[in-house]
Amino acid sequence: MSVTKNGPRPFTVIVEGNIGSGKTTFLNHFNQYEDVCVLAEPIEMWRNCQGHNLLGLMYQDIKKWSFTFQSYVQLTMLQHHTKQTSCPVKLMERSIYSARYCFVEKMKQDGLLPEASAAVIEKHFDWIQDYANVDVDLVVYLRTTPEVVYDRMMERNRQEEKAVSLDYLKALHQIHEDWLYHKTLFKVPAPVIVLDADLDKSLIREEYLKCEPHILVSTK
Ligand code: DCP
Repeated sequence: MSVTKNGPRPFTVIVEGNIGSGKTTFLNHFNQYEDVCVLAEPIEMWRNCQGHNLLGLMYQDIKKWSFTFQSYVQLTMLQHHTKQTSCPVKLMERSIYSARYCFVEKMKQDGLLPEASAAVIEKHFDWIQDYANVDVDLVVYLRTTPEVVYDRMMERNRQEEKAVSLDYLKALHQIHEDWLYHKTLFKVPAPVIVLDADLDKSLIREEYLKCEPHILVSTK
């Protein structure tokens, strides 16, 4: 446990990467360790907010629903960041950081999130950073090429993602690259480990094993 402004916190790792980069598979690998609290992305909550599929609504009409969706993403991410656990390590799929720096930013750039709405999300984000315990210790960046994740996304055939284009994935890729690889876009919240996540499932385990010692630092 490390002590921060708001008391003890487990060694916290966030897993980032483009849509379809294999974040869920990566997290599943760490389910085998009882000292690791694995928090998968709350996509089912996004699909059912008191009966409303916010993810679906967002892709149906981004201009209309982007604020609603990203506000809820930010809340659910805050819940994960602050979730209590007795495990010495917490492993999270995504974070408030990628929500703000990648998705909100992209929507802003494209004029899909009105400036006033973006301002409200940013105010929440700044407040969260100042008053909540959302610090992280390590970022795992699952680095991919847009064409590879596009094929994966098409293959998994998630109903809501039918509207997602290769161009959108290319733009999201660039934002992840600038943020976590070139480190030129936004503040990086912790040291970054970069993995080659283009690799096929049969080979990716080697990549996972490479970063295990960096993740399991606080476990026995
Ligand atoms: N999404 C979004 N805004 C966010 C977070 C996610 O619009 N702040 C969308 C993009 C995807 C869906 O939610 O359509 C899930 O995206 P992720 O990349 O977070 O998760 P995946 O399921 O694609 O992860 P992976 O395939 O890497 O396991």
